Amino acid sequence: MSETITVPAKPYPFEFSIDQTALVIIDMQRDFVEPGGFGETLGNDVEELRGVIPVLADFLAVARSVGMTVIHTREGHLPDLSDCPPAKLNRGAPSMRIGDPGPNGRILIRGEKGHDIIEELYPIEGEPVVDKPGKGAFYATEFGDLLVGRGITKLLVAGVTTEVCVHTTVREANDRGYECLVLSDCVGSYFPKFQEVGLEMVSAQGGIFGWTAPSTAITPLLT
Ligand code: C5J
Repeated sequence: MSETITVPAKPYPFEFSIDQTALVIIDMQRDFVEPGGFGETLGNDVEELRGVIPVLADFLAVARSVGMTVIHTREGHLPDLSDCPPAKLNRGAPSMRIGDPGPNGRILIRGEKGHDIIEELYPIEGEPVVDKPGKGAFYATEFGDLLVGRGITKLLVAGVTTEVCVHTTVREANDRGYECLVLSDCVGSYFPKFQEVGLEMVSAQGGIFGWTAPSTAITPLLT
């Protein structure tokens, strides 16, 4: 195991080593952070999420420079929608439904421009991209096997949205025995109050799901 790094975090310091830790970047796709995508069809203002992009890009560069495992996820569905339960497809009254044609291709469909990761955070060679039909990264994906295969025991979690796919993934990971630190300045919500409360929920009760800390508290320890 490489050197142990101790990060000031809530509710107490988080320890990790670079070789047993992955930076997991959740769903930084056009469909969530650019106009005309899934997030906007649900009535959200994508500007609420865009502040995360430069901060996360800086931390991604640091993680890559020290050789940390980086794993990206994308939420989306097969073109025939066979992996999209009717409960998800038909819920609510969005301006467009999953699979409908939008300005960046069909909404939340694999292979479409809107489904892909934004340029600023685009995966480089060797970084796995996990396509997931649900909110959590473990459900119906190879994510768990990827972590086991690489000897990963701790996750630094970033991306969108804080209270939906970030939370679901952290909860799934916690139940499987992973220790998760949510990067508070690298996750975003369409709802400021959910951002605040979503982060508090992770570290409350002695770290019921994990830890939180800003990436800016980790970067000086890695560089
Ligand atoms: C949502 C996600 N919010 N990536 N997905 O539907 O959080």
